[in-house]
Amino acid sequence: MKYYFVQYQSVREAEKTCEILLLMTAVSSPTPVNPDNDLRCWTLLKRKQLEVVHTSLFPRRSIQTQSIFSQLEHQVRYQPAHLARVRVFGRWHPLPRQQAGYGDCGVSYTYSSVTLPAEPWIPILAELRDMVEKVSGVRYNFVIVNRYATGDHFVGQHRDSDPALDPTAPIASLSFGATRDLRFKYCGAVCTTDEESENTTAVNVALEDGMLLLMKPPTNEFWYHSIPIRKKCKEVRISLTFRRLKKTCLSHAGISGDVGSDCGKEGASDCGVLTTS
Ligand SMILES: O=C(O)CCC(=O)C(=O)O
Repeated sequence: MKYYFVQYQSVREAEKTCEILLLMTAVSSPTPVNPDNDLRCWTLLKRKQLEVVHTSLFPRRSIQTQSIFSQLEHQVRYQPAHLARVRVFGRWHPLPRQQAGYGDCGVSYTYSSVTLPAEPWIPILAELRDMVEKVSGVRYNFVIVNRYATGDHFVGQHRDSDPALDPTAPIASLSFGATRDLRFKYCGAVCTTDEESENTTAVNVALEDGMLLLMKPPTNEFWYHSIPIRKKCKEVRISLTFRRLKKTCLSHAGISGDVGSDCGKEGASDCGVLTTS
């Protein structure tokens, strides 16, 4: 993958450069902001054992993102309510969002005792996967589509930790619609120095319409991630999280860990107690 981190004199200067790139994008074409991956504006977030980069794959609130959002709303088939549930510490709970899985033939994704088999790729998802692959340099074979109807919908803090998940491939998250926070919380060894504890305090990234975020290794090993409840949010958000699973047949991936649980332990990933705005 190629990154260009440019040192700007001011935020305004950086914004101006990004604006020029945005203007270069034909509004009607479903191509990313910068198809050749040159001079892409990436923002880097780095903490102890955390490396996350994000960029605008599409201009925010643009004709492009609105068209993609509408196609997703019309074409994605979410799990029926009786299947959309998770088992947490032995008890079943309704999934606090809608969810669908698409991917290569034979791939399925299992978390909290639920298996999400891959439906065959539909054109809009295959097209977005190809764009994400082009800018990330990673081949993905599975995507989870999460639909958060309002800010009451959420994902509890968890790590994606099943061995079938290729640990060398970043998890790619592409967002459309409402802005929601992605919250990272450190779950590694207890910190001793002030510098270390600053480096491991929880951090939020606002995931905006059209934004692509890459959660690079070893982040998923040492940090929980979640989409906390945001009571004030009344709009729909749809996220596509692309993953690479090691096997394309009979593979599965899991989500483990929750508030108060140790890293790597099977735990309550979707019913955790979460902060609200
Ligand atoms: O909606 C998102 O961006 C995050 C979803 C998530 O945490 C997951 O699929 O593991």
